[in-house]
Amino acid sequence: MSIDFRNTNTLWSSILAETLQRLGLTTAVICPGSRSAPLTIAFAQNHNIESIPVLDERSASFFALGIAKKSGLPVALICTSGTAAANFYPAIIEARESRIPLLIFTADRPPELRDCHAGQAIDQVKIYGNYPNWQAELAMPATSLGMLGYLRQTIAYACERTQFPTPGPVHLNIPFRDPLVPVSDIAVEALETQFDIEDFFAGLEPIVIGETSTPPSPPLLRGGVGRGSGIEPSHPLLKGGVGRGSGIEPSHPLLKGGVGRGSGIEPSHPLLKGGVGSGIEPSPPLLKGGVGSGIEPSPPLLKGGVGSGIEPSHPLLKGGVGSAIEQWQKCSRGIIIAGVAQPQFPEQYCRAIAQISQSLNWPVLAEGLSPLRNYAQLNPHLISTYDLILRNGEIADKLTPEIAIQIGDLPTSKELRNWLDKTQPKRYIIHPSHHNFDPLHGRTIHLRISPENLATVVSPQVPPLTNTQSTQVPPLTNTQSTQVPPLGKGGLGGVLTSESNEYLQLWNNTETKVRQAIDQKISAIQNIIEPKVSWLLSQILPAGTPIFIANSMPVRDVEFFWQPNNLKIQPFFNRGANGIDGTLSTALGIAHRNQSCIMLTGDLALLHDTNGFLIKNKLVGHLTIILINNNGGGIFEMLPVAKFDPPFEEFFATPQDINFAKLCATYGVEHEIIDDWEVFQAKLSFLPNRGIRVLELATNRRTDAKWRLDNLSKFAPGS
Ligand SMILES: Cc1ncc(C[n+]2csc(CCOP(=O)(O)OP(=O)(O)O)c2C)c(N)n1
Ligand SMILES: [Mg+2]
Repeated sequence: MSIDFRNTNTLWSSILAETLQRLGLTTAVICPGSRSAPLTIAFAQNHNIESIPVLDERSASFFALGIAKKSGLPVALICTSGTAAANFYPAIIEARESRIPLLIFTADRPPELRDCHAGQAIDQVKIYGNYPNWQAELAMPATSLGMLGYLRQTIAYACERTQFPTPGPVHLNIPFRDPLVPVSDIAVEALETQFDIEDFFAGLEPIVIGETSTPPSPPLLRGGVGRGSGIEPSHPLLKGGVGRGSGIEPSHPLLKGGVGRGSGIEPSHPLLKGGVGSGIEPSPPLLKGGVGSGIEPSPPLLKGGVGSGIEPSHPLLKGGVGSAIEQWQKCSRGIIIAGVAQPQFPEQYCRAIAQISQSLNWPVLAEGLSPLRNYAQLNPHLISTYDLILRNGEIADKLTPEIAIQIGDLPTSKELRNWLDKTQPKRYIIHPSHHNFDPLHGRTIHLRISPENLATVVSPQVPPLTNTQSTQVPPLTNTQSTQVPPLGKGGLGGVLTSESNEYLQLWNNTETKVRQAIDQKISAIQNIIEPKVSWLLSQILPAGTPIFIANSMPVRDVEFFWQPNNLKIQPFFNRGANGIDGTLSTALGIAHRNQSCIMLTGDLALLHDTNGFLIKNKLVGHLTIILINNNGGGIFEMLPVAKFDPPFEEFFATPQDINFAKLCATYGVEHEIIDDWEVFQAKLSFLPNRGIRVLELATNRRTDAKWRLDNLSKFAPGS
C-alpha cells in the first residue's frame, strides 16, 4: 500500500513519503510521538525508505546529520510537536554551517489548538530562525487532487532547497487534526479508484548530488555539466550523478520556456548553443530580461565558464577566474591552503588540488581534517606541519606569501590565521557556495567554483591523472609501508613535479625537517600521551577508514600530528559550529551502512552525547570509539585561564569522574582500557564489522598540555 487511503492524514502523509521516495530519499530518522503518527506510519510502511526510530531528538538529529554527511543526500528527520522540535536545533545549526542537506518535518497541532494551553503546543513556525535554507508550514491535510498536487510540488521544492543555493537544512512544520491513527474514513477510501498513481507522480526525478564540494545546481542547470562542459560523461563525478541523473534533454519540459525560450535569450546566442545543457550557465548580463526563464542567475564568477571547455583566453574568463589565473601564474610566492573539508569524492578533490599545485608550482598547506593528507602520493608539495613551522618567527617571515588560494574553510590553526593576518597576502577563496569564508576579513576575492572545476582551467596542460593512477594509491597495510617516502626529486610518492622555485623549496625542505623531528620525538615516547594517538592513527588504520574527529583537542592534535599517508582515510567532523554536542550520534550516522568507522573523542564530548548509545541496536555497521579520557576538558589547560584556580578546575576543566567501563556495560557496549601502544596498534589494524566498541586511553590533561606547550614551538628548525 504505497498510497494509504484510509483517511485524510494517511493519504496526505503517504503522498509525502512516496514523493520523497521517488525523489531518491533513502533514509528517515523518526522520533516517537503521537502528533507525528501519520508521518511515522507512512514512512514505516514505505519499504524503499529506511526508517530508523531514535528516542532522543537531539541524538536523532545528529545521527541524521552523520548519514547525510556521508551520502551528500538529504535525510528526513521527523518529530512530534512541542519541545521535541527544539531538540533538533543544534544539529540544524551544524547542518547549516557545515552545508549538509537535511529535511526536517515537525508535526504540529492545528491552528485552533495553538496559544490556548491545549498541551504540547509551542510556536514551531520558523522555530529554527534563519538557519534553514527554506522553511514553511504546510496547509492542513486535504484530499482534493489540487491539494495533493500542492503537497507533492512543495515537497519536491523542499527537497531541492536542501541542495540549493548551498546544501543545508529545510524545515516544514506539518499540522494534523485528529484522528492521528489510521482509522478508516469511507469518503477517503472511495477516492482510491479515481487516483492514477503513475500519472500523479509522473516527472518526479531522483535528486542527485553534484560534485562533492560543489553544491549541485538545480536539476535544470545540472544537465549542463554532462554536455559540452569539458567534463566527460564518463567522469566519475557524473556517474550516477550529474550525467545520468540530470538526463535533461534540450527537449526536457523544464527547458521549455527556459533559457532557450521565453527568456529573452535567443537559442542561437553563441553562449547558448547546446542550450542550458551546454554547461554554460548564463552570466548575469545574459539573464537580464531572462528572469522569466526561472533560472536564478548563477554566481557571477563564471561557474559555467569554468569547466565548460572554455579556453582561459575566453572573454568570460577575463576579469574573473581568468585574470586571477594570470596573476597566479606570474607569482612565485604563492601558497594553496586546503582547509577542513569532507568532500563526497575525496580522490577527485585531492587530485584537483594536486593539479592546481603542480601547475602553479605552489605548496599546499593541508589541514589534518582534509582528505589531502591521506592521498599524499597525489600531492608532491604537501605541507602538513605549517602550524609548527609558523611558530618559528624567522622562518615564518621568510615564507611570507604574496598570494594565497584558500580552498573552502580555513584550517583550525591559530598560528596560520595570525600569520595570514600579519602578512596580508592577496587571498582568493575557492568554494562554490554563497557563504562568507573569510573570518580574517582580508582583501579577498571569492571565486565561487569548486577546486575540481578550477583545476580544469588552471591546468589544462596538466593531463588529469588517469583512473589507474589514481586508484593505484596502494591500500597499504603495515606501518612501514604506509610511510610516505621523504621528499626528493619527483616529490612524494614519485609524482613528477614541474620546475621548482626557491620559495617552494623552502616550504618543502622545512616540512621534511619538521616532519622528521616530530617522528623522532613521538616514536620514542612509550607512555600514553595524547599527541601520539593522532600520529599513530594516521599510520595504522585500514585503508579507506572513515574517522569522525571530535572537537576540542582531538581536532587540534590531528592538525598538528596527523602524518601524510596514502591510506585514503576519510576524516569527518562537525566544524560548522564546533560543538561538543552530538559527537557520538554524528559518528554513528557516518558509520551506519558504511565501512567500519573510527571516532576519536575526549571524555566530555562523549559524555555530552551518551544517548547516542541508544542507537546501538539500529546501527548496521561498526564504530570503534577511541576515548581519550583525561577526566575533563584538556583544551582549557592550554589556555591562560588554567592559571586561575579556583575556579578553573571546577568550572572549566569540569572533571566528571565517570567509570566508562560501567557506562558501556549499561548499554551493552564493549569496553577496553588500552595502556600499551602495541596493543593499540593491534586493535586498530583490523576493525570488527558490527557493533560499538570503546577503547579507552587514560591520559593526564595537565602534563599533556604542558608537553604541547613545551614542544610545539620546538619542531621548526633553528629554534
Ligand atoms: C555544546 C558545546 N558546549 C561547550 C563547548 C565548549 N567546549 C569546547 S571543548 C570543551 C571540553 C571538551 O572536553 P573533552 O571532550 O574531554 O576534550 P579535551 O578538551 O579533553 O580534549 C568544551 C566544554 C562546546 N564547544 N560545545
Ligand atoms: Mg577530556
